Parts: sequence; structure tokens; C-alpha cells
Amino acid sequence: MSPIHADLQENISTRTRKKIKEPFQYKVILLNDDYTTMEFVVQVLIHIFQKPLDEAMKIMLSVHRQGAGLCGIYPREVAETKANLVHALAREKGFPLQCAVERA
Ligand code: TYC
Repeated sequence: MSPIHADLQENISTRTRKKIKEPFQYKVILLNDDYTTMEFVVQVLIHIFQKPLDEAMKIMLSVHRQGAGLCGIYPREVAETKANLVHALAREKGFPLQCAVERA
């Protein structure tokens, strides 16, 4: 490759790199309520958010005490899918559990 060609090549790839924008990430936040059982929330954290049991318990208790808590940060479609899954599972069991998705 000639030096001029190498220069051009570098400029092009530099410009290309600069243009790449990372996709926004989204937080899934679990909200407290008075009716959903602690056990169900722990199961949701284990099975939908892939948390180990000890961490799932900590997050659940923190939501119970503070009113809300972070379950994870994901690309938008993943965050929305997880939130929809939480709502669908909770409704199936008759629980009012809610979670929110917001830009990180
Ligand atoms: N507050 C609920 C109870 O006392 C437990 C709970 C925790 C519910 C976290 C929702 O996101 C939640 N049974």
C-alpha cells in the first residue's frame, strides 16, 4: 500500500470509527407493592434477571425497603422483553408486581 493510500485509508477508518454511536442502555427497575410475595420476586430475579440466590434476596429486600431497585442494565429490546416477561408472569400468578424501563 502506498503511503498516500495508507493515509487515506486511516482517515476513512478514523471517520468511520467516530461515527459509531453506542446504542443507549436501559435500566430495568423493580417497584415495591404490598401484595406480591417475596418468594415470587426472588424467583423473578433468579429466572428473568439471572441473579444468584443471595443477590436476588438482597435486591428483593432493598426494593421492599426502599420502594424500588435496579435489576439490570440492557439494550432497549432486552430490557423491554424482560419487563414484559415480569408483568406477564406476575399477572399469571395474580400479583400486581410492576417494573419500569428507563434510559441509563
Ligand atoms: N413488599 C412485598 C411484601 O412485603 C415484597 C415485594 C418486594 C414486592 C419487592 C415487590 O418488587 C417487590 N410481600
